[in-house]
Amino acid sequence: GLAYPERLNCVAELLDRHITEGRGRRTAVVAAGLEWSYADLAEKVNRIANVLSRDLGMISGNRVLLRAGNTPMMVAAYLAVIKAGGVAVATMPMLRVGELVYPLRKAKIALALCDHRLTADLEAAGAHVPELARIVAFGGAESELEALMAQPGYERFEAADTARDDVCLIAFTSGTTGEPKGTMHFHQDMLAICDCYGARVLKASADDRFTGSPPLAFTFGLGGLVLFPMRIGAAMVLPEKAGPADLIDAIERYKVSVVFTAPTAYRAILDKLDGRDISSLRICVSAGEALPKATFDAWQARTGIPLMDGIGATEMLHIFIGAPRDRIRPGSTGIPVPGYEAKIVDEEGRDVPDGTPGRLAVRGPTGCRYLADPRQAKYVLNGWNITGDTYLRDADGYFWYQARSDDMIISAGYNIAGPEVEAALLTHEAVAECGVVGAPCPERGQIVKAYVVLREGVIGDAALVKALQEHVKAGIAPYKYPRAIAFVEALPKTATGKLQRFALRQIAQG
Ligand code: 3SK
Repeated sequence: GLAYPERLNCVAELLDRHITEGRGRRTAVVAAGLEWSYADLAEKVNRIANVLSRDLGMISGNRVLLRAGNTPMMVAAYLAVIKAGGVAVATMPMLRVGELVYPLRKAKIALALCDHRLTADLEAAGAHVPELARIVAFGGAESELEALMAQPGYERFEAADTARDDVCLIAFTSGTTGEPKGTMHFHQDMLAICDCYGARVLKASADDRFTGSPPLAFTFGLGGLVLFPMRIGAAMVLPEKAGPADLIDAIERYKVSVVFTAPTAYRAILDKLDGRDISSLRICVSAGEALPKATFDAWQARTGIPLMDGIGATEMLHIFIGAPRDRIRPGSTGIPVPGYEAKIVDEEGRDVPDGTPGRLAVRGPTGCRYLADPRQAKYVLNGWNITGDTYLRDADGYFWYQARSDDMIISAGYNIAGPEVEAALLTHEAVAECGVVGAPCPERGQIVKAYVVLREGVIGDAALVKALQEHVKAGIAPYKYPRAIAFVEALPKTATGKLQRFALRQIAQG
């Protein structure tokens, strides 16, 4: 079992321990033109923590909003807030004025640290939130934070004496449905995900180099790119941008061995691999959305590496179902991560037999605590977090994704999972990306409608519609084929790159 001491500051464990145990010279952070050792990172963190508590009046328990891309200073700022006993509230860099007001108000933010290139929208949002007293810019040669950090005597900082169950992070859900929810996480949670998923499923080593595309404000990115490597003294590689070409560049240039990204990115990387050397890779984690078997197969055929599928949730902090490399069953998300339990329940929260689709429910050392939100009662029942995903568990205990519960299409009495039709379409060579939803139909209630982004140079005409329909009918039960297909330039996505099926559903409503 996991037993953390009652007094615990997770940054002391994740970072300072490497210094006191003689690993200060190991590489911690690599980015364009920059390499920080663990000692360098620890000093930056200490300097920011001193600024927070000595110059900006932050005290234990205060919330600090962070706004930046995946930069080394964002990592240092995150850790500094937590080391000083504060609560980090990270926001996606792509959020605009209207989207920033909600977390500012909900988390009652008075102080923000912000990348100097991203201050304009935050200042504009702040005009609607009188409580936001101070925005401190960082990351530029002239930035205020760096000037304050340079003060003498700021290189050391004693970690705040926090309790293991003090909140240190509020992460907002991406809002695939409804208003984002603020999820609260404790110091011990930050270690628990490393000691469960990291140690028992991922099984990386101190010599690994991690990279990936998820924003650090998304807990998938925070865990995969920062917490997991730090727990074992490994290095994180932070590309400035995180498109497929940027990831390939980072892997090739810095000999990256562990990647965290979404299935769509793996597909896009495959299209750009000619002449590139990614042979340093050994562990590839896919999460954020369901992994189509076609993508698993294509990646394995090209690289020899089995993609490690996983499902996590901002509520649970990180991945709670996913198989270790030697237990993967292609097409299945996997088995519960050691320390977690998962089961399938019906609409009333009752367990259903194996083989029956239903709602996925999970509980474990990390858990679902919403910030002042009545939806807690709806999504947490008897300690089980009820996810929005429909799954089934087979007799061997493997979990098989069916759909987001909202993404089941009911057509002429048939239950059809949109993602299953997407997976079938993706096996056609003309299809780059697709999203499948129900569109209203007077006869059938709903019909299956596919929105398809074609590969470069492919023409979307009536013959291709027919060919795609036949292709789906040949791959899965014919009643599931998309009766309507629209060719589009791009699909609506959340800030974290997830397909927004509700936006497609709205479009399909006409
Ligand atoms: O599966 C997800 O969307 C997720 C969410 C939060 C943290 C980690 C993951 C994989």
